[in-house]
Amino acid sequence: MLIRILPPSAVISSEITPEPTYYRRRDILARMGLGTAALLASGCGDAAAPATPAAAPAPGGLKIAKRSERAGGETVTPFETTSTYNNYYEFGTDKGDPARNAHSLRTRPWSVAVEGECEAPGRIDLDALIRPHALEERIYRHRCVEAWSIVVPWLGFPLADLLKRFKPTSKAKYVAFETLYDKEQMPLSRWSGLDLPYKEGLRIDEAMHPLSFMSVGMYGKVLPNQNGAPLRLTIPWKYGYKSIKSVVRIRFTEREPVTTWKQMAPQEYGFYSNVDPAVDHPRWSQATERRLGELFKRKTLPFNGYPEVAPLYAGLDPKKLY
Ligand SMILES: Nc1nc2c(c(=O)[nH]1)N[C@H]1C(S)=C(S)[C@@H](COP(=O)(O)O)O[C@H]1N2
Ligand SMILES: [Mo]
Repeated sequence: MLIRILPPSAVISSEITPEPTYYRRRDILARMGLGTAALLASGCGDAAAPATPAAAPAPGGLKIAKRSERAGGETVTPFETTSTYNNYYEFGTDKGDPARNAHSLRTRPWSVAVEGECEAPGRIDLDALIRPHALEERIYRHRCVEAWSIVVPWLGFPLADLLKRFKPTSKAKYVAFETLYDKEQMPLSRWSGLDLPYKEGLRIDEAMHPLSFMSVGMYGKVLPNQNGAPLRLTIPWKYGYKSIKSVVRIRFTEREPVTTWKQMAPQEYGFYSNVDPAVDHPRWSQATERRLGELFKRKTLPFNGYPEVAPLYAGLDPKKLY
């Protein structure tokens, strides 16, 4: 079934964002390289489905099935900011480096290996991975551990919907993610200071939480490479480094997986990394943050303003959740 984009007049969230222009880019999704694949609601969750060859853009354009404002009506950070102020160490460690350098990332063809404790493992082409999912827009706060923050309208689908297709077993207590690591496409990666590939992980119940999201676009457009094209994790209640970019591997595990920043500096970064203004980083306070584009600092909110996730951590010491 072909689905089409809503006319701008039908866009509810244009009332809550100062960035209405991004909704006018109707043709952009068609150029996302998602082709028609992501936009054909097949309703079929077969993980082994073959890739659809990139076809002509769907007539009439594309549809974002659902929109949700999940940032308390806070102003959306301009695209010009969020696409030029990035952490993506594989493309350089300065904030402006990824926007300058990530053009060398090839986002097609792209496939994701899904492995470990699941009944339907396999390597799946990106378009086949995306195709069964209706695209949603979610406006989320994003809080970097470095105490800056942004508000971003992401395009994507719930992580749980993706994971369930691979039928995790009862041994799947965690899910691990890996970024592409290709020195040829990422020539600056040797100076990243990180043990690459970049790795992240979630407990399975965190991963299955309805707020956990996989993004393939932002501001109604394909994800810029520097923001983690073609597929990145988006976990709004955790520090930004949990939101791993350009994912090529997903593994269900019984034990807590190795994660890049915890491995680099375990005394500074933990596995959970939940945003908590009451627990300082050993070298700086986490009580406040600077929203990019704003002059004054604002208070950081517990769980970054997503308190509905608190039950996931019942009985755990908040000091251990950094
Ligand atoms: N592969 C990879 N993923 C990554 C990073 C990185 O360096 N490499 N940086 C993380 C950090 S620290 C943040 S704050 C977010 C930044 O995402 P954005 O550039 O889309 O704002 O990406 C996260 N994902
Ligand atoms: Mo970050």
